[in-house]
Amino acid sequence: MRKKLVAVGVSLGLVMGVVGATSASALSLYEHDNYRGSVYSAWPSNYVGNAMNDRASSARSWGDAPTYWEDRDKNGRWLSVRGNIARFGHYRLNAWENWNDRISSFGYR
Ligand SMILES: [Ca+2]
Repeated sequence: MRKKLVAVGVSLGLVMGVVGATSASALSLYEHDNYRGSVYSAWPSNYVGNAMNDRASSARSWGDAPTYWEDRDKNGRWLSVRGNIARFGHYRLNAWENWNDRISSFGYR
């Protein structure tokens, strides 16, 4: 099966995300605040992988508003925000928990 692919370039030239032609959305998770540290890029992801699980502290996204989940396979509590997030720690779950170092999967709905 031939899949039509669209390459989405990032301003810094550090990451190339490849997404299906049916959507122009793409997302990169960063290990640290302000888009620093290790990067994970995909569209979408039922699991962000051992290297990024519970470690994402910022994100850049393009296109549709992504939803982030605290567990694999889009389970658990979720957060949906359009655009970039410089600091997940600014988004609170409740009085004592925030979204820093918590994300395990993401997608679109
Ligand atoms: Ca982190």
